[in-house]
Formats: sequence, C-alpha cells, structure tokens
Amino acid sequence: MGEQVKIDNLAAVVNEIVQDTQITDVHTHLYDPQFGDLLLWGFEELVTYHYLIAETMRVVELPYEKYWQLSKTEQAKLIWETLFLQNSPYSEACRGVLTTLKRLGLDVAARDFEGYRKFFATQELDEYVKHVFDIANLKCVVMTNDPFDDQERKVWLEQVVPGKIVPDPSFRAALRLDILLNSWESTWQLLKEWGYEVTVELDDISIKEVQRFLKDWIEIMDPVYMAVSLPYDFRFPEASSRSKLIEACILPVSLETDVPFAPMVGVRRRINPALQDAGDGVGKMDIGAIEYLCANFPKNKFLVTLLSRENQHELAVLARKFRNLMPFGCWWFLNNPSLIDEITRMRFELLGTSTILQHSDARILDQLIYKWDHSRRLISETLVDKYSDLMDTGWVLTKMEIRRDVEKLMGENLWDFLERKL
Ligand code: RAT
Ligand code: ZN
Repeated sequence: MGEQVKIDNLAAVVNEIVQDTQITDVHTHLYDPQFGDLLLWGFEELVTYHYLIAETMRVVELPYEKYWQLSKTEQAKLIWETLFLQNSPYSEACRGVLTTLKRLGLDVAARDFEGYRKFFATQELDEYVKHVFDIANLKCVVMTNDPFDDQERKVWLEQVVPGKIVPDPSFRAALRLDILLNSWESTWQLLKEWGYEVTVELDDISIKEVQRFLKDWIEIMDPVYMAVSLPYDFRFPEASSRSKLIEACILPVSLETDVPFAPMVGVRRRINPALQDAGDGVGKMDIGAIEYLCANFPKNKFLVTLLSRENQHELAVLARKFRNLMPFGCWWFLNNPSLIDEITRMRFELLGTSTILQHSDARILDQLIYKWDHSRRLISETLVDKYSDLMDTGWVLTKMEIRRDVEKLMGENLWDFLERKL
C-alpha cells in the first residue's frame, strides 16, 4: 500500500512533496527568450512592476505624467525609495521583490539598490532562465500571445513560421484574443488588411473568415488554449459582435481544433487611465454567462478564472455541476496570501482535487521565484489542514497518494483537461 504517513510527520511530508513537485504555470506574460526583448527580467523590471507603480503613486505627490517621463532607472529608484525605504515593504508585491532577491542568494538586509542592479546586469540570459526555472521548480509556463501586438506578431511570422526560431517547449503558447473580441468595430479593418474577407456586420462570409484567422494562428502558435480578458459586465448571449464572435467563431473552432476557450472575467479596464497598466480595476460579474456557456456548449471546454473575490464561491459551485469547466488560479488582485488561503480552502472543500489551484501571472521572469514560493507555502499549509482532518476520521494516507494529489493540483489537471501530453 506504500509508505503510510503519520500525523507527526504529515506537515514535513506534505511540504516536501509540494516543494518537489514541478509546476505547469497555466498563465503568465513571459516569453521564450528567443522572442528578444519581449521577455522582461532583472531588478529594474521587478521594481517597476505595475502592481508597485499603483502603490507608489498613492503616496507620492508626483503627477502621473511626470512618472512616465522618468527613465526606467529613475522610476525604479523612486519606487525603491518610496515603498522600500520610506515605508516597510510588506505589501505582497513589495515582499515579492525581496523573496526573489533572497532566493537568488542576495543579501536583503543590505538594501543595496546598486548592488542588486549589478547582480542582474551580469547574468547571461539563457543560463539565468534555467536558474529561475530551477529555483521556482517549474516544468513549463504558458505565455500570453497576442497576434494583434505588432512586435510579437512579427516574431511569429518572421521568425517562428520560417523556422528561424524553434520555440522552447518550456514556454507554451496561449492565443490571446482581447482585441478581436472586445473591439471588433475597429479590428475588422485590420483583419481585412491581413487578407481576411470580413465586414463589420459579421455576415456569413466574415464568420468563416474569422474562423480561418483563428485556425491560422492556432497552426502558427500551437496554443494550449484561446484566452480573452473580459469586463465585469460581460454577458453571454447578448446582441453584440463579441457574443456573435464567441458563438459562431471561437466555440466551433475550439471544438474542431481541441483548443479550449479560456474566459478571464472581471476587469474594469483603465478606471484611472493616467496609471496605464496599473490603472485597471475589478468588478463582480454575473456568473450566468459562464453557466450558459457550460450548459449550452457541453462538448466545449472552458478554462475559467474570475477576478472578483465575490465570484469565487459561485465559480466553485458551478464547477461541481459541469465537467467541461475547469477553474484556475487566483488572478491578479486575488494573488495575495489572505485571498489565496481563502479561495484554496474553498476549492478543496467544494472540488476536492479537481481544480488548478494557481497560476503566477508573472510579467517579469524573476517573479516566477516569489509567486511560486509564496503560493507553495500556502498550498502546503492548506493541504496539511485538509489531510489532518481526513486522518482524524481514521483514514490512512500514503506518501504516494499525497504526491498523486499534489501533482494533479499543480499541473496534471491542466494536461488531463486538455487531453494533451506535455
Ligand atoms: O496581472 C496583470 O499583470 C494584469 O495586468 C493583466 O495582465 C492580467 O493578468 C491579464 O492577463 O489581463
Ligand atoms: Zn495575466
């Protein structure tokens, strides 16, 4: 039956397994290093993460536009001085920078801005990527790949397609469709320029052509899923081009190509536009839209993450009803210890082992280190509580069973849901 776990060493066993298990990170904004400067990394990028910009701009007098005029180094200095030196850096995003430095072997107590900059400046990127993957103990990360981003589009079309770059399997693609779905009224013209016979009205020919566009990019990127970030007031179905595009283009192509649809819902874009990327907010969605998708398109698969804390219970309940729904991660403003703890416990209680607990959302390579360090700790603590409740009933657990569960929660559930092998 395998080695039984005793209550006295439960915490040590669970912790060791959670630390040992290699992760599939289902949503990041990282890139294969071969994509050039699309991949962000290093000290200044870490410190100027947009989560930290929002925290800084709350407490400095500087007008927003002045911040954006500063050089990257000046921005980093301002953030470092404001959040790390003039205040204690215990917010999750600040703490994350420090965990990263610590796990890279740097002396956090030294508060050595210049020293940290030098350390990163001397790293050789390919080696450093491997080092970060080792520390974070990752199998692979899923990128966010936008065919509407000029710089990225060029890399796919001019480097990947002609075979000048062979993408590294540690960086898997996700076809991101925000521009297609959220701004059709202008996007159709772009598609037309690119040789697709579409009109703004989305007639039958346009529908076929958008499908062709999707299949072309699926062919180019081999994505794990097709994702879109949707506003908190997303409704489905409704009389809108977005609704029509989802129903007539995304869902049939998703079915035909076996690439699931991943709606990420709950954003309120640019509620403070002067903050740029840091200016987005959150709103509660009506989960009826996800329910409708799961119930009316039972052969389709949906990977779903919702931004608002208030939607998390409904999402877990909905996932109990539909096996074509896989909830994933604690997204963006939810990626904080108190909320990860709450959401993870709730998912364990309602869904057992059938969920994808977390994703990093890392925008900067080095963040993989802290995002997974912090999440692993919480996942381990929560699992210890759940297994010890189980052992209270007289249930006997083996190490192998714990390993099986953790592997599912930290990666296998994704590949099983996709019915794909890594
Ligand atoms: O978490 C973030 O960095 C956000 O700005 C967004 O990128 C979000 O995660 C998204 O995928 O839209
Ligand atoms: Zn993201």
